[in-house]
Amino acid sequence: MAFSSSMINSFILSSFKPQQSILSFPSISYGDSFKPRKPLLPFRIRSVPTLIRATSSSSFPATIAEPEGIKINSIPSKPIKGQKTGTSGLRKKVKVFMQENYLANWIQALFNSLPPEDYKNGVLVLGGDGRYFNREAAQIIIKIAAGNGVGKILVGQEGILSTPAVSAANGGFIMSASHNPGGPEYDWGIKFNYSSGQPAPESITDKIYGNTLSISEIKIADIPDVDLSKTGVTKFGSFSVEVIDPVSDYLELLESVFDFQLIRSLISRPDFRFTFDAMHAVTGAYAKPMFVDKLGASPDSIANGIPLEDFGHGHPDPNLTYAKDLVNILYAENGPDFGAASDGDGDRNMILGRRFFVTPSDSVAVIAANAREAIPYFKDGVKGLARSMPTSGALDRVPTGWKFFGNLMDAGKLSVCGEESFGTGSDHIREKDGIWAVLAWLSIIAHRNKDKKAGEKLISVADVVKEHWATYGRNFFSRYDYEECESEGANKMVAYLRETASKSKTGDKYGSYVLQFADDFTYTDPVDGSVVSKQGVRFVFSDGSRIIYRLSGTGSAGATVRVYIEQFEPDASKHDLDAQVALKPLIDLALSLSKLKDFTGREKPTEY
Ligand code: VG1
Ligand code: CO
Repeated sequence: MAFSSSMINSFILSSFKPQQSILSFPSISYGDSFKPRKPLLPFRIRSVPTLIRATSSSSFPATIAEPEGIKINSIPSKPIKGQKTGTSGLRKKVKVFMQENYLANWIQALFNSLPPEDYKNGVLVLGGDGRYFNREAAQIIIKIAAGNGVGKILVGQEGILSTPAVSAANGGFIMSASHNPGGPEYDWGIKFNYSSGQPAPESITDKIYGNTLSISEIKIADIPDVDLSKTGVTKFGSFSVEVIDPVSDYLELLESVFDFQLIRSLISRPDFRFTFDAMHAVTGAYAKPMFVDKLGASPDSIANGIPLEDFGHGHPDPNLTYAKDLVNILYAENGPDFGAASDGDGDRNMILGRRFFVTPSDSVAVIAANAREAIPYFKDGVKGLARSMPTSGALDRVPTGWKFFGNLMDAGKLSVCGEESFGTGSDHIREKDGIWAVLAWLSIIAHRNKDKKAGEKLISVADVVKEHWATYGRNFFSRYDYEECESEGANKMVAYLRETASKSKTGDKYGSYVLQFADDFTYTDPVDGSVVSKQGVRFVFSDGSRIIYRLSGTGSAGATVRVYIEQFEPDASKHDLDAQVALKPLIDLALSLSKLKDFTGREKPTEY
């Protein structure tokens, strides 16, 4: 895979108080208003297996309390190894999660990690991307939450809520393995976002992991499964479950961010054609209400708009490989002017123009550069910009994972941020947001063309990006992934690179490249002072070129090696080069420097 990029800016920080409370209380924006609901999303109904059982047959569940009308059972359990959260939640194969008490242990460990005052009688949001096993998981989570004294659960109808929608609702549980495929043979995952809607920081996830290693008891309410197919409230004593419309509040939020009238004026032009591919994932639930009902797109502009448990046998990862159908449409003779796709849980995005792919790193830079004039939310300017460390650009600040952006946003220091991995977003919520990115791009194109009369040539997506390169220069960027390597070889390679980096000196020669510095990236959160280390080995050269190596934290098996390669090109006459051509010398250096072939046995990156 080869993505190219440029980035214009970064941000400045100072010290602020960290966010204190963990879960949100009744100030949650979702809730009480009921609207007539549409029929169900088309999921298959399956029977719910019993997943929570006592680990020893002799220990019959003992009743420990019966507070305010519900009986709570204590079920003995034993630690299960390996429940360590990665870059974004806990992700494993579905079969692993379906093992006895596997999910239950992790959820209980989470409650054991939080101060009781943060959840007792509090409100928790629960949603997911509709993947296989979410139905069963939702019932387990609801019962354990009730068993631990949570007052109310707000759950998306059919268990559906995109990651951005959960974040907008100030946090809770997201049942998703994001862009990883779903179905009985594939992946499941769970993320926990705390009160600001931000993914739990490592201080919390480390605590949860610690508690999974000493767990002995699961507290579970003795209540029946809740019908998630209809909106409304079900009460069990002092505990209640409210099934909410997964779409309306989130749409309302975006309506307050963007000028829908402006976007509508673009989409309704006969000389502009738009298409969105929901990849049979969660944005299928949002696409029609947003793009068709609110913004006037034609119903046939939405592809794969029905969320399915196995994503229609697809891999819901919006990139040039897995969203190939969309790419073919945009690159066809007389294709549409604008195409976009989103991932499993709706936080990633891919933006395409006619015969033009916008790399994620360019995308965030272009949005940032145009935000003030095209998006009302930024009318007073953007407060700051950030990118994850491997994402191309001049300054390295935030490690990989959206959880590192939240504190900066809470402190009022950050407005627009992005990752090279197809994640873009702003401080309207605390997660990356696929639909937001699509609307941001539509706003830019609409703004640039608002005075164009019918028949006049429109300014295209490609025009906007090329103009951006001409102004700021182009950062050629590419990422090589080596999936499911043997962990031992991959770990040895990283250890070798760490050692090479630590021995290196400014001025060392690597072929024609002169080293500026090499290190293993450590990040100190400027807001709360927390430190994370070993976030990627970097070799940065005197001309600004960089090679970065790290292991993925989202895979569900083996080790995935990622190599990021970047080179800045100010000369506009070279901006049309293919990134693989422009980067060839640096890629060759990246492979020889790391002895990647020797350590992993891989000749080539994973072919998708
Ligand atoms: C990957 C991406 C990272 C992103 C993370 C979660 O992590 O590289 O940029 O934040 O996925 O995205 P890793 O550790 O595999 O490189 V998502 O859409 O899976 O919540
Ligand atoms: Co995702």
